[in-house]
Parts: sequence; C-alpha cells; structure tokens
Amino acid sequence: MKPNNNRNNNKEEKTNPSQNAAQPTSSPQAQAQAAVQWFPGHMAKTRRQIKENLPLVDAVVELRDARVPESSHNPELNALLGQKPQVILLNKCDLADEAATAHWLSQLRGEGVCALAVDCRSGKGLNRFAPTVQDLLQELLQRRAEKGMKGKPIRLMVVGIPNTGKSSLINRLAGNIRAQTADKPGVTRQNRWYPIRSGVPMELLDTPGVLWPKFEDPAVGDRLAFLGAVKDEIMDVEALATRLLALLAAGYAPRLVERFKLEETPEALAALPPWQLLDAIARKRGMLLPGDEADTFRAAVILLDELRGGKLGRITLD
Ligand SMILES: Nc1nc2c(ncn2[C@@H]2O[C@H](COP(=O)(O)OP(=O)(O)OP(=O)(O)O)[C@@H](O)[C@H]2O)c(=O)[nH]1
Ligand SMILES: [Mg+2]
Repeated sequence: MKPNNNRNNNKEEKTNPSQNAAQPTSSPQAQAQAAVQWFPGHMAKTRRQIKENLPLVDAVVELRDARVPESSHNPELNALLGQKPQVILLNKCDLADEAATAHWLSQLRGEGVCALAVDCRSGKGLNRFAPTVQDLLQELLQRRAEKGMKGKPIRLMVVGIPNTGKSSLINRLAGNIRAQTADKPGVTRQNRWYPIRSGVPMELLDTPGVLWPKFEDPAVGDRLAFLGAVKDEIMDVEALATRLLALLAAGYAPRLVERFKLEETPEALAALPPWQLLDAIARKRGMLLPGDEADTFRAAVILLDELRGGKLGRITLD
C-alpha cells in the first residue's frame, strides 16, 4: 500500500457514506460506525462467469488466505459450485501462525474437505498439488484412461476472494507464462486459461477475485480489509487501522511493543484507546505534521503495510 495524499477522496463508493466528514476519522464514534463493503460490478460479472465456466472444468481450486481461512471463504461459493470437486488451498501460509494453520487444515480435512497449506510465492507445499488433484479426480481419470484419453489435461478453475494469490499459483505452476500479480485487490480483470505442460498436464482458468454483496459479520469485512482483500482507496484507512490495533493489542500486544518500540508494556496496550495507540506509533516513527500533530494517516498506512508484508510476524486472525 502506497502512502499518498488520498485521505478519503476517491471515485468509488466509500464504505460508510453516512459518516460525518467533519468528525475525526479515528474517533471511537467513527470506529463504531464504520463497516467495510466492496462489491463492484465486475465482481457480479465474474460470479456469473464462474457459473458459466463450471461445466468446462473437472474441479475448482479455491484459494483462501491462511491468515483468515474462514473469513476469506466466499459463502456464495458453495451454492455456486454445487457438486463440483474442490481443493482448498490455504495460501500465504508463510505469513500465518503455523499452529493455527495446522489446526485449520485438520478441521477442514475432518469435514471431508480436500485442503493443503501452500506458499505460492516460494512454491512451498505445491509439490503436493498435482498428486492431491489426481487423488481427488481418481475416478474421472480412471474412466478417461479406459477410454484412451489418458493425456487429456485436467481442467481446473481457480477462484477466491481478491488478493489471495490465484494468479501467483498459476505462475508457479505454469513456469514461464506470466499472469499479472500485485499486492492489491482487483489485479486480474478477466478469465484466462493457462496450460501447464510440465508434470501432470493441466489447464488452469484464472479468475478475478470475488467478494459477496454484504458481510453479515462486520468483523469479517474488517479482517479482509486488514489483509488487503478490499480496496484501500474506498476505506477510511485510519478507522480501519484503529480497529486493527484493537485486535492486535488484545492478541499480539508484544509484537506491537517490539515492532514500534512502544513505551507501554504489552499488558497496558489493551487498556489504551486504539486511536491513542495509532498516535503513539506515528510519534515513534517520527511522523509529525505541523504543530506537533501526529500524522495518524501515514501511521495507519504503514501499520497496514507492515501487517500485510509479515513485518509484525506470522499472524492468524481467524
Ligand atoms: N508472502 C506471500 N505472498 C504471496 C503468496 N502468494 C501470493 N502472494 C502475493 O500476494 C499478492 C497477490 O497475489 P496475486 O496472485 O496477484 O493474487 P490474486 O488472487 O490473483 O489477486 P486478484 O487478481 O486481485 O484477485 C502478490 O503481491 C503476491 O506476490 C504467498 O504464498 N506468500
Ligand atoms: Mg489475479
């Protein structure tokens, strides 16, 4: 996330249009009011295209963010995908708490779901991908072999919410073909097929990230926004950062103290109003505006950037 001067001016709809612009964004009132929501027209279109493409594929690969394995699951997918075989990849496992990832994997597998933890940036865990898909599609592959269609590529549709690493997975598997990737949501704008020629022959369909029209639980919207699945440009970044600080002060206080060299003890952080904590972080990093005012906007941008980049250590929020 780039620091810029885009302090709440943007072209797309804001998350909370009713918010009084004159009110300090990081005030407790603003925090209580704010709610994340982002479902632009291209997501509705992708949702339709997923349905249309479903008959063309043998299975669906759902990418989730290992730091939020539950919140990053689009609840609409179940109905959309019907009985199509599915593999769930908990991606970015390099950034998630290892014990939590192990817990989530065993929970998913306990529910009969085919799931793997992977890191599509380094490729860690992906050696299990093709064998897992082959296991999942054993009967289909057997039938194809009997009909003399052994070499027919396995067709997979890669789906998931924005920024979970769908295009990175394809690049890792496809080698030299490059799907565009970046650490911001909404990078892939259209469906595109990528052939995988090495190892098990596969064809992967990259799709744009899709959210759903309403987060029933505002905490889900927050977690997705903290990790960059929602456009920062449509949000009040300071209010978002204060809600993140409330969560981190409760669960990861020593990391905050260490990272931002705070004076408070980890125990004291939980009692501190989050906007005061954001102010302290700004001051500790020398982010000051004229009149000795803390630049809490810049501090919010930095905090979110550092969380997303793993600078606060491995964190799981679900
Ligand atoms: N640390 C880490 N970063 C990853 C991993 N996988 C992907 N990324 C990064 O996450 C960001 C998003 O990756 P993309 O592949 O563009 O994600 P996407 O799901 O295709 O995103 P949209 O097309 O916007 O929906 C990029 O900066 C990737 O380098 C991973 O396993 N670990
Ligand atoms: Mg993409």
